[in-house]
Amino acid sequence: MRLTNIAPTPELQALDAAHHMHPFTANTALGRKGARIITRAQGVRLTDSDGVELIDGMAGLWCVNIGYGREELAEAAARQMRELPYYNTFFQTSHVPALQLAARLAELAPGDLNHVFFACSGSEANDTNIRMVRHYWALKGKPERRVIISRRNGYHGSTMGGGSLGGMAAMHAQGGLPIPDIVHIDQPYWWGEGGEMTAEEFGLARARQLEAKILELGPENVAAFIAEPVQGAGGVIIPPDSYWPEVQRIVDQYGILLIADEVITGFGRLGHWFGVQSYGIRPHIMTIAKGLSSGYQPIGGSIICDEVAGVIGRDEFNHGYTYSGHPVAAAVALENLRILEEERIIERVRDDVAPYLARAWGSLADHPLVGEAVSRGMMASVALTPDKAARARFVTEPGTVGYICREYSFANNLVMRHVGDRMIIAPPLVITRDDIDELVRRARLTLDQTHDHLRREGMLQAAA
Ligand code: PXG
Repeated sequence: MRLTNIAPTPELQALDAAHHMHPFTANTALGRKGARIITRAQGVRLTDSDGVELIDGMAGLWCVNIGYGREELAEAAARQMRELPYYNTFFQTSHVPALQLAARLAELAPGDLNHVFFACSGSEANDTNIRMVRHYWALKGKPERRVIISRRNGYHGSTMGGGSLGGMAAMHAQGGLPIPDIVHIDQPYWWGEGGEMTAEEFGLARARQLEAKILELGPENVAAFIAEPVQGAGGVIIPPDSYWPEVQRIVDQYGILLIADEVITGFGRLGHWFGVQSYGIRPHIMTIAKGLSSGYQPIGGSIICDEVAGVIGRDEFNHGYTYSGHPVAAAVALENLRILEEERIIERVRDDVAPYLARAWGSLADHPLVGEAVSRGMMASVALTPDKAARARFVTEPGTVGYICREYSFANNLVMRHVGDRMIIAPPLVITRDDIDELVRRARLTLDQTHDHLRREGMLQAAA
């Protein structure tokens, strides 16, 4: 018997409040309010403990690419659990799911990204990357190449390493981050920070901050640059088209390693297997997680080019996780990749669903509260503003209006997140046109309600 069958929602909420600490949450306040308890899911819809259905506009946490309820993945997990539920790959052993998945990823990844180091999450994979790129340079006789450049408002995870790579000020404020030799440059967020520049000019200017930082540090001290092709947790920030080609020129010119964090953009979200393919970027390492298993199992990793893997392989790399390449997670990931390929889900995103979403979501741009409504692939966002023409911020603390909007969205049974005062979605890739219409209808209703609320409360004021 499931707990959800025997306990009413308030009892579940009370247990949750008493014992369960939620990530990125003010737990005392949530305890008072009560968490919404999700009990089932199918396709793009969640069901809560009161039997209410929601559209999951976030694919879980940017991960359920093939949608919920795929029996094949449950079967793959059960089969693997019966055959070999666990074994490690540390001491001169391997197992079939890990080696098959590594081979499949090498096939899918562009260029000579042919080697996979497994982790259980994106954060762990980025910790691997920090240690690997520094060790790579040490083995090359350049141990002073230690500094990793990243971006403000980038997100690379929540471990000491991942949180340090990330440029989230609120995370750096807690627990002693960032660790040494990680520095940050500004993000290519034209709508919010572009001022009088055109998007193209601004994209170049922000890319050239990388060059300026390399020169300031001395190229001989720089190990790598890490970035998400499109920033996800930062608010679905889509860089101007001029940005990535210029970044590529700079990393090539100074011979530093490029790490593309594909945790969100990988496995179809931008209409290609990997986000770098949609921008023509050539990374030395890609971080993967989330869509690798569509979130059905926790698995992540780093896909590494021949040169770096070859050098690292010369020596013992003193790094690894008990569950690196976990057989059940790997078996589920393989089944997920099979479905993505055989059902041509990524092609459908590229040719049909993403262009449809772009039109439907883009229609929100006419809303009085919306400064920009943008999307790339199956990632989309709107900037909320009290003054469209001025691209103004609200006078209230950033995130106040976004939170109000999110509350209306949740009440409208649409999971839409806020990041500051941007509203974001990243639905399962299998979403239909009809469901996109319904999602956008609920989003517009949410914007109307938020607009009314702000007017009523006198909150439609721009910051000076
Ligand atoms: N890199 C990127 C680009 C991510 O988006 C991670 C690394 C870390 O992955 P793990 O598996 O360790 O969580 C992520 C994770 C949000 C949110 O609020 C986003 C993530 C995780 C939790 C919350 O949008 N992304």
